[in-house]
Amino acid sequence: MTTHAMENRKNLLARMEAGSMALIWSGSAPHRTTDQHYAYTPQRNFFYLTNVNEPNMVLMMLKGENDTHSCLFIEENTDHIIKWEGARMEKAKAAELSGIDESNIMYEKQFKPYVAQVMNYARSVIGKPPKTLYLDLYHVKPDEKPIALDQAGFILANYKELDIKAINEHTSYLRMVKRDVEITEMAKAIEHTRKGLETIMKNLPSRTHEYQLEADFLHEITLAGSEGNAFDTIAAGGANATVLHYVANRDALDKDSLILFDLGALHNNYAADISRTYPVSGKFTKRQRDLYQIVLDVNKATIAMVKPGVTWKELNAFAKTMLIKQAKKHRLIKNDAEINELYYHSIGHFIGLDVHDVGHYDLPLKPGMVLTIEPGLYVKDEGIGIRIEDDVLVTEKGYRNLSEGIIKEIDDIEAFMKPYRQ
Ligand SMILES: [Mn+2]
Repeated sequence: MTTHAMENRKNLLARMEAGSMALIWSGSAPHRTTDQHYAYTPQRNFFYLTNVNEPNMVLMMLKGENDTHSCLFIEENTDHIIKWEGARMEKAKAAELSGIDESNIMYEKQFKPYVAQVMNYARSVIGKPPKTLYLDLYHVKPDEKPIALDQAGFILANYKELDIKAINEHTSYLRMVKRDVEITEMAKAIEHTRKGLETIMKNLPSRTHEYQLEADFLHEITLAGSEGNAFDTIAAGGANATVLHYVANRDALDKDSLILFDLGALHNNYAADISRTYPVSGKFTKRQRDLYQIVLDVNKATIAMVKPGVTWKELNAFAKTMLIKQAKKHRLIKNDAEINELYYHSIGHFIGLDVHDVGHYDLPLKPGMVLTIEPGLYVKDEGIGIRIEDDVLVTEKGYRNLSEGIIKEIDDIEAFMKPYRQ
């Protein structure tokens, strides 16, 4: 993974303008309440470029006319930190993980003076002071300020000569295509998720509430070595499954209903994102079978479409057209437009270090991209919501379904759950 981060920096530097500086912070855990904080998770671009999973660091990348330079600023250990929170990563470890030479790893108190040196003509390590500053300008909401604008506040205030640009166009472009080592990490996250879903199927007939299955999943993936959920688990029984981001998971289970799970484990910060829909009792009713089979057929046919050159637009259109045809056949709808009442999201998204991963959705698929394929059908009147989601790698010749080991055929689910039926 060290070489992986070095290669990533090299590729990013190649895309940066000559005469530029990039600053990427690792972030810190947001405040929760009184003296409590949320769990820390690394800023994904920082992790991608350093392979370091630690808060309160800054990566600086410089590109001159002929030269490039990377350095890392880290937290310095104090007695208090060591005794109360545990030692922060030392320079040697940060160097080993990132591949940045130890001589270029400094403490955070050196960060501002170093910026001043870089910006003062005579002391610049790349020959001239940079003209452009790249920051991670990801916008969570249109009216919310990107966090990096605060982190780089003193630079924005004091170095007005810098032209601010978003690094995201370039990091998104690079992160969109995964390396083999990343595919391996994602396969592990998917394997944890498979174990979690099998535990869910075993326990489902004897559980009474949605949150119990959420707990079963977290328990199993934690035992398997995952660092936790990649996102909030959706365990949505009956009509709750028609709410796309239902995460309350507090309701009692109806034995005759279906339950939709949309969940995924993390492995070394790489995400899995899988949806499966099971009968609570372990056996589908005739109606549930019919509707489930529609979604399953669309899931499989759309996955089979995945190959280099295909566009997201084509995948979306294909899945929707097939759903319309099937919904008409089963008399769920009369005209095409009515499908929007039964299926109201797109066919999928890129996945990687982020669950909804960064990437350029207008580009045709390329080998190394990993995407979810997740058609659904939501019939609120009947208390039925179905989604079947797999994580699919684009290969040179077509695709490889990374989650093919997670069963989804009706007969396989019923056979698996049979010994556990009440
Ligand atoms: Mn998804």
